[in-house]
Amino acid sequence: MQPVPERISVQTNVLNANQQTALANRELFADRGLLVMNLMSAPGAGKTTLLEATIKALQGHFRLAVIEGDLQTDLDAQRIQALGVRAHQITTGTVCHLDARMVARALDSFPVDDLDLLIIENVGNLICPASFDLGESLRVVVCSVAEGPEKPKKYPVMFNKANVVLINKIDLADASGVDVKELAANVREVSPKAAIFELSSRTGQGMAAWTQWLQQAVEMRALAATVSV
Ligand SMILES: Nc1nc2c(ncn2[C@@H]2O[C@H](COP(=O)(O)OP(=O)(O)O)[C@@H](O)[C@H]2O)c(=O)[nH]1
Ligand SMILES: [Mg+2]
Repeated sequence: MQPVPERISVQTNVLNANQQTALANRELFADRGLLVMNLMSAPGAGKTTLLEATIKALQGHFRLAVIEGDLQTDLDAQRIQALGVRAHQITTGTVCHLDARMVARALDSFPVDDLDLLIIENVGNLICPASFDLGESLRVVVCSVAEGPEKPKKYPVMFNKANVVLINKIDLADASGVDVKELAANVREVSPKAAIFELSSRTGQGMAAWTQWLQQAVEMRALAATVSV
């Protein structure tokens, strides 16, 4: 008989406290008529590159800003600011995810009143960020081809809670020996309802379908603000 893997119960008190702040954030964002996107992935899957390409497509259409989460450095915020977009860096030190309080605190010095879209790039990690609601209305997970096709099955919570899964680095499919269709099928298995886009943030292939989808979501943001996460 196979041994049953041990399940560790999560710190419910911490999560309950986080949930209260997340609800307050969500109310504030809804009051401002703002679409807030929580962007998550493993380190290096291409979140910031995807953001840069997405911003280039949407700039001029919407008022947008970015909150960056990292353990150390403001390198990603600098990349976003280089595009002429307001960006605020949260450095978490040793904490492997953003939480709702960190976002609430950032809003004290980073006003979002005049925005249509706020994008929050979470700390690179496929586990902890899935459990911490930030008050977002849209959860987007980037999964790169180079990580291999089985990651959605190994990290199902992250994928199951996503509204959108972006399969990135399709330009590397041949070099990685990964079948993009197999990866997409694995995403679909753990996340039956998510919208899935296959793209390359580097070459631009497949980007238009994603940015058009996001553009529509921003336009219908009053509706999107009711998406439950
Ligand atoms: N070939 C290829 N490389 C990519 C793509 N997207 C990102 N990268 C590279 O992957 C590395 C990590 O990207 P980055 O955006 O910093 O990832 P993050 O840690 O998730 O924010 C960088 O060297 C990027 O240039 C892509 O679509 N194709
Ligand atoms: Mg990054």
